[in-house]
Amino acid sequence: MNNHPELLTRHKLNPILTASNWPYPVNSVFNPAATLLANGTTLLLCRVEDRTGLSHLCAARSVDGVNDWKIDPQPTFKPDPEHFPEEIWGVEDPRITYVPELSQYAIVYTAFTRDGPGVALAITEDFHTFKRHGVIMPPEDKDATLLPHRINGLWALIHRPVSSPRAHIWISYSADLTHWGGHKLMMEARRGGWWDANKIGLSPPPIETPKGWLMMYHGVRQTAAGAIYRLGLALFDLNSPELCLKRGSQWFFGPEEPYELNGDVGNVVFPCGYTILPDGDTIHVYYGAADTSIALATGSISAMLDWLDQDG
Ligand code: BMA
Repeated sequence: MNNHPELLTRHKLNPILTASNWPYPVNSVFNPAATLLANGTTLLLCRVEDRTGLSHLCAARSVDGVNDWKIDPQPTFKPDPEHFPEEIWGVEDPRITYVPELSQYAIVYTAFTRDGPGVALAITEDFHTFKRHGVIMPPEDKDATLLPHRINGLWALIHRPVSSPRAHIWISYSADLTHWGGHKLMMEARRGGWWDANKIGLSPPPIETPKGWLMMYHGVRQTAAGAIYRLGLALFDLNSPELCLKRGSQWFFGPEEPYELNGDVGNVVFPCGYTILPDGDTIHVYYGAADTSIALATGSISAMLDWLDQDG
């Protein structure tokens, strides 16, 4: 078995988006959600940190998902603490899910409350106007996404509550997107010296495949020099997504390039979104690099599933 599979290949133009591309002054752009619009355009909903230190979200659109990004001239989705006080310290790390039943996109994001991060939901048709549902999981909770359709009649939300000092991935269910219950542990952080010991979280939304929900997740390794954020793979049952079918033992993507090693928070690769190309297999993974810029890596869904067959 190849111990170092190249499941994701970095784009030669990386980082593809930086603060210097922004039409207004910002400190950093990172951790973007991604989706393909109906006309095939790639939309990234980027986390943008301005020079107050707080974050908002800003849309960037590109016809080929690599070049010629058109960035909204103003913040697309700003914190609204007057109506949603839980957004007082900003909005961060979105994940986008297109929901056919609603014919709209669900954006699940971190609302930075006075008591730490919570999970909030907004719905949009066009990424210009948004309907907020407010906080759906109270702090401390983040790294969340909605699954694109109901499972056994219920909506499903993957999220990452913190039970300090450890943090695991959970799933919860709802009939109406507002009231959540049926909370189940989906995947635990390992213990001891593992790369994903103590703290894990969902990265982009899971990919629905015939074999199950394929999840890229991050593991946070604490070292004497700080944390290292790396990515691993796991597979969950299509009809009972709390059931983990496979989990890779090794991480498959971690910080290596200078733009991933150095920045506001070095040693971080943090994807929140991807697009799947028309062949149904090629995947464009968009990730925050060192909490500073946005990078792109390309892979194959079937190669990820094959790797899990061997390493899982
Ligand atoms: C996580 C999140 C991410 C961030 C990462 C590294 O806890 O807050 O937004 O990219 O830490 O700083």
